[in-house]
Amino acid sequence: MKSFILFLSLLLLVAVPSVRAQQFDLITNLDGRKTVSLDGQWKTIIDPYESGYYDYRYEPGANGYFKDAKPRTKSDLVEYDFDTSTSLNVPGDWNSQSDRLFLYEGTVWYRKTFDYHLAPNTRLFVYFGAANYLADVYLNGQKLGRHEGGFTPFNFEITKLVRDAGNSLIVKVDDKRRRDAVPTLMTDWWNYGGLTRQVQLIETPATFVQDYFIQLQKGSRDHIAGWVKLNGDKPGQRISIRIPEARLTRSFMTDAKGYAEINFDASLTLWSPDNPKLYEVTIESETDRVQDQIGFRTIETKGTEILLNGKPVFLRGVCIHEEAPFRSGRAYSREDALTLLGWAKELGANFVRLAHYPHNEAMLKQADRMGIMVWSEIPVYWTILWEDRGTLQNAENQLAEMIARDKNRAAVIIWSMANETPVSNERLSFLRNLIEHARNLDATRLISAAMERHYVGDTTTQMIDDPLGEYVDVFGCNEYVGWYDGLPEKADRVDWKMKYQKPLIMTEFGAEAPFGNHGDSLTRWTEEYQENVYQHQLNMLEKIPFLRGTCPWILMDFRSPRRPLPGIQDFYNRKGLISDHGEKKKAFFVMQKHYQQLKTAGSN
Ligand code: GCB
Repeated sequence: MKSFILFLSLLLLVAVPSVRAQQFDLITNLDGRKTVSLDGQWKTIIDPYESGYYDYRYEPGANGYFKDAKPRTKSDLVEYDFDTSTSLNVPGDWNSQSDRLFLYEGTVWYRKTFDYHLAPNTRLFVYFGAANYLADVYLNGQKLGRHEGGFTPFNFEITKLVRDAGNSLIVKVDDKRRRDAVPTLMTDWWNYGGLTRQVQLIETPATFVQDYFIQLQKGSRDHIAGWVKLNGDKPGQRISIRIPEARLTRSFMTDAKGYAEINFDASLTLWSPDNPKLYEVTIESETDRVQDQIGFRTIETKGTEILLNGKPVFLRGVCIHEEAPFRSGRAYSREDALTLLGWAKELGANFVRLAHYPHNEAMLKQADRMGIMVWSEIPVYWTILWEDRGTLQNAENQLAEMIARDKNRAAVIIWSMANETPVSNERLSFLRNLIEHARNLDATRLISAAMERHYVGDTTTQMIDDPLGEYVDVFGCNEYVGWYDGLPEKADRVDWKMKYQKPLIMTEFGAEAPFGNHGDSLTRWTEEYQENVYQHQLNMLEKIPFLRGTCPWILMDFRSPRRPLPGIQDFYNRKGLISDHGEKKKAFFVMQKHYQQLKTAGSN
């Protein structure tokens, strides 16, 4: 029996892939903390065979590049040298910084040296906004840990390892696609690798405010409910929450784990697209104090309605990839966010779908300020390995990190679990797990997923009946009538049926045209064809009684390896309403006019 159990557990060990997601104690909200930016030039070594990690027997070596070694004598053999290697900018993907890395998928080692004098009774963390995809992090030759997932933040404590001078921080970033990863092998976006978001050192007191959730209680417009979590050796403290503008100060005691539930009535001006009111909120413990700007609003559904602050709202949306306007590559800055969300506003949007993974934090903060509601999603996209436990854990971890970072942003109204995943029992159980996880972490947002539909009977009745519809609050549906599905005028004949009494958002529709390519309205790849698709689509969409939002695909052209057509696509998906150089196509104005009309008709 014993040996049978041993055999079983060995089997389990073998079945679990070696690369596993880990849970990290994420520090949320860096604003107002003592931070030092490590952005700028980092020395890098391209390592396609990972020989800086594995030895010639393909075993992890003890003397990898993370040792940052130098020959000590003239006879010493060291086959790498960060000091004389080339540099890459951080934040930034490597593909758009160097021609020879444009199509590269593999490992690049990054090194930054820094000095840091850490005062007594303080702690130091190194924080990464994101690293795509798998990051192994080392300080002064010691491994800090590994993080998997290309679009969410993580941090490691370095209090005990940091030195006054000459620290060597090394990150092995590997963006090889894997069948069991999230996303998996096939996507329709560029696999931008590297340290794509800010890297910072964060200094905290010995016990500090690590995280908090301060939002209106589900269903209430005047009661705040949430929690505060301290991290450190003095977990039991009196903490206070202050919202001076609302004349509120409330105190609570954290328990032996540093955790306190908070609960109090508050009379607040609610956040909405028309009035994106944010309050200064201070969270203070005996040893620490952080500040945030938080908006308060409710979001619910009732039958096929979406209710914002109790009132029906129509989501005038647009999808956005995290692609930098004008310069290509990954977007990461406040300026990028201002441009992208500024265009969305100009279109008349009150809502954006941030596809297909969590975007950088600047987007969320800017959406909060500009009054743009947000759909945020994880890269569970197309053909994920539903049966793989490691894949599920990885997806759960990315979901948890997305929610951890953005749960206090009023702009976020929807957490989305997946995009266009094929119906099966295994997929249903995987996604139900994710939904349960999301609801446990945050009961206040709506849950959705972008799903598919199918024709029934004739080829003009579209049926929405994905079994996942049972478990979401809002149904998201992608369709390409007029592009992948018939010609533009087909949309005039299509009508829609839905099995569920729930709100529907058309989360994708569109057509491709490079800016400036003209012809008649039935010639593919012309702005006129794209415009034609939009005109017929809007005609069709207006007739769907349960439609509560539209998100055309997509705001701006973006790079994709699936789009090779020379002279037309050149490795860009050209479904943007705006080109990657900021030029507005004809379809932009069709959509803009439609949203203006909806706004005038009072859709919020
Ligand atoms: C889709 C996908 C999106 C693609 C788009 C397209 O359904 O969700 O990621 O980029 O279609 O352009 O084909």
